[in-house]
Amino acid sequence: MLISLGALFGLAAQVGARHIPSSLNSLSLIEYPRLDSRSSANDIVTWDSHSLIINGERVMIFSGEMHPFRLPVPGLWADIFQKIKALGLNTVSFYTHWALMEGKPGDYRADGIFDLEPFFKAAQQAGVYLIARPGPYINAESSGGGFPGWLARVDGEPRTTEGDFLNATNIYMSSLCESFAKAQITNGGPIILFQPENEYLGTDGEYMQYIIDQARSAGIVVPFLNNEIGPNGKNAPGTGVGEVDIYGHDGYPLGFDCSSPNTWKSGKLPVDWHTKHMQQSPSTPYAIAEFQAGAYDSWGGYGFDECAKLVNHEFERVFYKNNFAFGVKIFNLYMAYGGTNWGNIAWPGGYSSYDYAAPIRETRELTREKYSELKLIGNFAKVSHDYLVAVPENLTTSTYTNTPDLAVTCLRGQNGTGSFYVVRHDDYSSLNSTRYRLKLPTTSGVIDIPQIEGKELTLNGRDSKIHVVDYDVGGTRIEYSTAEVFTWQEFGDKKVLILYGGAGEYHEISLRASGKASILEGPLSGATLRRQADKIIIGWQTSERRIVEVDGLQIFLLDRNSAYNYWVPSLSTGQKQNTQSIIVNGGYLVRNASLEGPNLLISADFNRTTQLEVIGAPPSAKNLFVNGQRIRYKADNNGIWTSKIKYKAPKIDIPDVTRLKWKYLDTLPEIGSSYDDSTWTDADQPTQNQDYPIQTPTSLYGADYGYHTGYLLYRGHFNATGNETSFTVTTRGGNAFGSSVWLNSTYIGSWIGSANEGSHKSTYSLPELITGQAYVLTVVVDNMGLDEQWGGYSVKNPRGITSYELSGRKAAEISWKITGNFGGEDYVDKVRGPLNEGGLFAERHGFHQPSPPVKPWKTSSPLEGFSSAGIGFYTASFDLDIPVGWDIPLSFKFESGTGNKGYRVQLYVNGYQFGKYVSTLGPQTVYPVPEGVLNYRGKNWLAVTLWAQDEGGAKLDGLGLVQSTPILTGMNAIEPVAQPKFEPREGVY
Ligand code: IPT
Repeated sequence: MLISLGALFGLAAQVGARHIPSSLNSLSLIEYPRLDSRSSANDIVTWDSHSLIINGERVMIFSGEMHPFRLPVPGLWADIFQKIKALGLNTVSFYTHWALMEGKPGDYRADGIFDLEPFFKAAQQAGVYLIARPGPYINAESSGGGFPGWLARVDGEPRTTEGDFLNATNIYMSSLCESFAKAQITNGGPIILFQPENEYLGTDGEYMQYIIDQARSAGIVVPFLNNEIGPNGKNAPGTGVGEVDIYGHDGYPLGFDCSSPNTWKSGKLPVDWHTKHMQQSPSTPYAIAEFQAGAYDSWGGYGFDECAKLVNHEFERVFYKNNFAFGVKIFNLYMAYGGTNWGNIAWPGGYSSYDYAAPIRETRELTREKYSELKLIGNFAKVSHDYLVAVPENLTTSTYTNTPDLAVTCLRGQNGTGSFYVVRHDDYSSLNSTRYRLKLPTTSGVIDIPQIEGKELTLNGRDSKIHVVDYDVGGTRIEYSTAEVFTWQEFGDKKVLILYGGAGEYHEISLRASGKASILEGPLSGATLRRQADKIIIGWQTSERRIVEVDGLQIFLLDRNSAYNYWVPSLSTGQKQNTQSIIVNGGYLVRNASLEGPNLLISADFNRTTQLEVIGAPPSAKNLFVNGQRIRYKADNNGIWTSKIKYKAPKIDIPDVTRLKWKYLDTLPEIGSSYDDSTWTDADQPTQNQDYPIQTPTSLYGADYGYHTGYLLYRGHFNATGNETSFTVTTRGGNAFGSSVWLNSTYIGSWIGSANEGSHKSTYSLPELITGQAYVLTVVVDNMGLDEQWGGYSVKNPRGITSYELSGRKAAEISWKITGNFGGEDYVDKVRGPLNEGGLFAERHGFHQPSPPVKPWKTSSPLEGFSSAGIGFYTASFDLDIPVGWDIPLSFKFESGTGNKGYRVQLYVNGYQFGKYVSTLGPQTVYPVPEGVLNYRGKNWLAVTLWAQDEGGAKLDGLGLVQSTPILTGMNAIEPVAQPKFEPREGVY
């Protein structure tokens, strides 16, 4: 039972910045009722051993992952949903991030950019289902894996039933799950499945059960799906306490090392997943809850363009079709769209871009071939109903082909339904082109294919094909096709089937037909049409488009690259799979279509002048509108409408940001002789972190004082004896972090960071100190995000100073002050959330927000920089005037540093931190910022913090605002997000 949430922590009101967060322990556990999942399950989403059944419709869940918190512009969510739906996918899986929603214990916030209502609405409108994955642990290469930093003050191991950890999850989980509950399909919303926890690694069933009960108590009635790290059967139905309704597992077969992206190491293609499924969860649909759709990359890594080569269109062909060979029926791709680690949401292993080499780029552009390839696979899955009940058989290299170089899996049709043969190279990484023949059992006996004499099929290297047998196309039975199915649709008394093959390949189809076959379009040579008893056999060499008609069925024979241009928008809204659609041979993107009286409306995007063909326009349609504009078209004899969309890129005035009127402020006044830190937080507490006992007299862990994000600053006061010769300090900020030390205003030294060191001990020699004089050590530590919670890492891993020694002195003779972001857990900027700003002077004051008080500031640009170690703050404004109706992604680009000089940059755009750049590590130099954070028609404020970790100072070697190819778009106009301006902050220091 849920009891009053607000009362749980009994937190005292926090006053000013000096407040030290109180203990979060000592409450007794809430007992949630243990509801029997299945008995409470609704009858709208059900399942059997084959697939999910939604509102009576048997359906494959083909899903792409995106994280609303990684695209903080709610107006753009629809764009991503439409781009995922256009792939032929029907579902989006999403995480939410606890630390962003409960920055202060007990203070759950889901407003503005963190409000999920618009996310649910946009999904509903775009016609995609949702899989909700709230955690509380999510991993996701995000700070703490979603865990808030204040868990360091909670007794007990996170992700266990220990101590007060479970209590700490209650407010987030119950508040969030209540909002999910309202958005479930049972209430007319898009949510169809719910995932408790994430890749739960432990064995504590009670812990899983607690989360399940927590969600059920908040009203979740859709089935629970888990995502075990691999196919081991943990928490599968029948395993007892902590079991889910539908067992699922994850898989990242090529991993995350993008250093040699053309090498597919041997043995990485899964082979036994169906066998395991039959042992582990035979009564549930085979579910892969996350499957590799890209890769993350780390500081000092290779960049997402390299990862996109590793996990490219060929990877999709071979690995995704291999999953089809296992009979996957719930299939989620991680990520379909990665987004951005803005505002410190990255884990220390990753940089600002979370592009992920996904099918949809971080800039939302569709310029990767893997998007197009996925569209072919997605649309095939959508129309291949018999796949949903076909049963996988064993892989064989002998039964169905004439060469042992190929491995084939049959998905056997049941009671006369269609079968599917998944063909790949036995050595999955082979680069060979292999010639082959097929021997396929059909309902009219085993057929030797090709049947046309002298022909052979080809499987190119790193390709895989699904050959259909006894395939139903709206009542017409395709006996077999060696060319792959993109889609088929019925248009009144006509039908269209679209097949594709690799360039130059020979293909063959046989179908039952009474009439004669004729070529309506395309070359006669290279094609054979033959009647054989009650069948028509068509053989052809893939070349330019051919349209063959047989008994009212138009078969389009395409090469793969042409097929990439086809889209199948549904004419109705909603998620239902079997709907009336049209087929559009367009270009860059077709978002959706609808019929309003005599008007056929298409929403589409163009990156060049494009010939648009509409196939299957309903007879009642007379007029064509594209993005609201009436377009002239010609209808040919085959009923295809052809029109031309003119594209002329607008000339856009992008400011040269190096020439803006930059204003400069020294944002490390702390090293000035008159700096007063009396209102800073005293670092005089013992630690509340049970897992990491302190090695210092008092705790210097940020989390003990409520500081969990961005730069941390320390002031260590002592009176010199004159014996101090060196200062040794271990700072800890997570991989790639850096730190710098000053004694009064004298620069002592820096740790400039390394990609694999999360903690570093430095010994600095000190200048001669004057006996009896008061000194201050100022230490700045970069927090790269909190560690995730797995493999020995923990969100409780401290950030800040973990040990120090001032030679000749006792540690206790230094008294410390600490600050991070102003207010700590009582963060000021509720709009941009608890993690966005760090502890620099300018950040504490809010100068990174629009319209800071720059009048008295010096004029100087970050390209001039400064010539001693220190931290500078630069801000400037500029206007943009981007025409409506164009989607033009913009990015900031840093020139990589000259030499080895260490410096660290934070980039703020209208108050949102949209980039961390580390000159010595990279690899990221280009930082996309979405429309909506940038005001495309109006004023923008840019701010740069520049931390020179070198006595020679630092300057940017270059900074540019760069545009991508303008896209003429059918996307809705984007409302900018709230961008609160600078306002003086009370009590700020
Ligand atoms: C798995 C996580 O569930 C997901 O959150 C994300 O971290 C993903 O992989 C990698 O990008 S973790 C798995 C690789 C062990």
